[in-house]
Order: sequence, then structure tokens, then C-alpha cells
Amino acid sequence: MNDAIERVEVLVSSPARNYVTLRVTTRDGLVGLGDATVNGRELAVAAYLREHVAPLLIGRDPGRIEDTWQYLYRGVYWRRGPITMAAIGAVDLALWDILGKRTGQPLYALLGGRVRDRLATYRHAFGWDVPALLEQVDAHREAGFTHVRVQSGVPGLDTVYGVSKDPTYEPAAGRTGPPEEVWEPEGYLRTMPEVIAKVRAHVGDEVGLLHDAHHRLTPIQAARLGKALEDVHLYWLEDVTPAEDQEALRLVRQHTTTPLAIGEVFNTAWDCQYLIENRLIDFIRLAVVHGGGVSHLRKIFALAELHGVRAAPHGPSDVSPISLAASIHLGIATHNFAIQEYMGYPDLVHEAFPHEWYVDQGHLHPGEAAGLGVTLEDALHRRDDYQAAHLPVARRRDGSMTDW
Ligand code: EZ4
Ligand code: CO
Repeated sequence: MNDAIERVEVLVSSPARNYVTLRVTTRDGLVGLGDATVNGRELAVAAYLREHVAPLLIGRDPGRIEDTWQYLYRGVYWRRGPITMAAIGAVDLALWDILGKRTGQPLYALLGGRVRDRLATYRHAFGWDVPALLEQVDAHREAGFTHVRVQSGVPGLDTVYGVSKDPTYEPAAGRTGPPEEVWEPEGYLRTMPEVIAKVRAHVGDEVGLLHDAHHRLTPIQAARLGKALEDVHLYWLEDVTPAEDQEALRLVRQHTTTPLAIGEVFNTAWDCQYLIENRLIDFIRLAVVHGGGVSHLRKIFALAELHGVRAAPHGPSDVSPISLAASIHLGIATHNFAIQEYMGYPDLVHEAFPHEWYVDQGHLHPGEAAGLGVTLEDALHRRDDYQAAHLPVARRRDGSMTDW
């Protein structure tokens, strides 16, 4: 078979931050790229791909995308979980990329074509105090963005998720080990409604405001926060409770009309099924790479469509421009796709992954290149640049561990 998979390379690199990239080459020279980055656990996915997956791909027909997905998922007794699913996701993206190049079509065309002209997105704004936060909100508004995620400092806490002392925010900053943060909910629960009300008063009614509680609240605290935020009409409140306890969201929902979003730590349709079928959420948030790629995500989004839940994938800097490309193509072709998170990247990341997708007037566009429309600048993908970087951990004031 002249178009069989001939070469599978796993690239670990660090153009400004760590990424794992899969490069699949066919005998007739087509190249497909996939993202396999799991922030802080990069080498686990790299080893899974290199040792267990790559040998199985050699000689396979790259056009059998769904069959390869099923082979890597069902063909493995130890299935699911972030490492396995990111590895499958990377292969899936690379095969869609190859199919696009073989047919000369951008991915969105292969997925059924455009259902929208452009994709809404949101940026992150943060500040230790309200004036600093409003400065970032204004900057995003001036750049044309219609939706902004707002995170603020909390009196009494030295570190808060989503808020940085630098103008940029990179959660995986620990070089020698996980930084230790202190978390107490009471000050946060008092502060956030006041802060977000000030942001709402500042921006007016038309701007979509979002907030991420990052899995830290108990169900009743989350319900209290949702209620206290009703007057500011959030676009969504994200990850209010730890994602494993799905029944918790029923309690939250009984108390508030604030829209709920969750799912960035989910990996399969089965992680989402209960929340979607019971309509306990409004937005489902798996990243393309962490949810087994385009092939699996479109099934999750179809299930969501049946239940009035909209798609809004995770888009932090730790999801590479390859994953973001796939997400944008999916968003352009999926009716119930609501919005794409776009945290942005350091300049070097854009240089390391030259891409056809772009931002115009605060919206994302996939570009018209065949496949995913992303290439690699090889010189910026050096294994030696990789250095472990740890996400923080959090403790209560009494010293006990809590969710970061
Ligand atoms: O903490 O991607 O919505 N965005 C987020 C992110 C996550 C990081 C973890 O690697 O919650 O900032
Ligand atoms: Co989040």
C-alpha cells in the first residue's frame, strides 16, 4: 500500500512551554500532526505513544480513522484516562490531517462544511484588584473580543487560581516541584460577586463574562456563588465543584439559573453522559486532544446537541496550536458549538507551530489550508529544551490537601 503509515515520531519540546507532538508520515510523503500534551505529565503520554502506540501504526491505512480509533480504544483492555485518551487524540488528529491533505480539503469541509462564518472566542483577564482587572478587560475589548473570563485576587490569599503577578499567566510554573498554594473559600465567595458586579457595571450588558472556580467549592458553596452571581448574568460559571462528583451539579442547579460549564478534565463520552443526559450543565468543555480527538469529540457534541447542551472546548496555552486548529475546524462545522476558549500563546509558540488559523475582530477562523493547516518549525522543537514544569497543589490553612 503506497499510502500506508511509514513513520511515527513523538516530539517532546519546549518552545517557551512544554509540548508533545505526534508526526505521522505516509509512504507517499503526506505528513499529519497531532497534539499529545497533558500539562505536567508530558513524558507519560510521550512514552505511551512511543512504546505502545507507534509500533501498531506502522503499515496501517491512514484513511481508516474511525477503525484506528476503535483499535486503540477497544483494542486495549486498560482503557480511558487522560494519558491514553490524549495519545489516541494525537493519532486521530494526525490521521484527519492526512485525510485533509490527501483530499485537498480543510478539516471543517470533511466534517460537513461550515455552519457559521466565524467562531466566537473568549480571552482571560485577571487582576489582583479591580482596576488591574478592568485594564485587562478593556484591552481585550479594544482588540475586538466579545467575551472575557474574569479572575481576581482575594483579600487574605497570596495566590489565587488564574491570577498571576506577571502580565501573562502560565499555571505550570513550578520548576523544582509543584508550588504550594493556600485555598480558603470564604473570602473568595464574598469577593467574587462584588468584583464581577463591578466588571459588569464597567463593560455594560453586551459583553459575555465568564468565571472559572476551578473545581474548588463544595456543592452548597457553589450553589451560593451561582445565586450571588445571577444579577450579573454570567455567560457561564466554570468547574464549580470537583468534576468526579457529578450529582453535585444537580444540587447547584436546583438553586441557580447561572449557566454551568464543566469538562476540561474529562476524557470520554462516558465521563460526560450523565451530566448531558440529565441536563445538569449548559456547556461541555473537553479539549480535542484530551477527549480522544475529533472523532470522539464530535460524538460527545452530538449527544450534547440532543440535550440542549453546547460545546465550548478548553483552550489554554497547554493545548498546542495543533489542537486549537482542530477545535476551530470542529467549531466551524458543529451547530451546537458555542465558543472556543483562547488563552493565547507566547510568540515563540506561534513560531514553532506556524498555523493558518487566525483571529480577526475577536473571532477565530480556521483558514483554508488542507487538513489542520499547521506545520512545525523543526528548529524550535528540541528535546533538550524540555524541563519538567509542575502545576501547583493547594492546601487549606490547616495543612490538608484540597483541589487546586
Ligand atoms: O488550569 O490548562 O479554563 N482553563 C483552565 C486552565 C487549566 C490548565 C491546566 O493545565 O482551567 O487554566
Ligand atoms: Co478551566
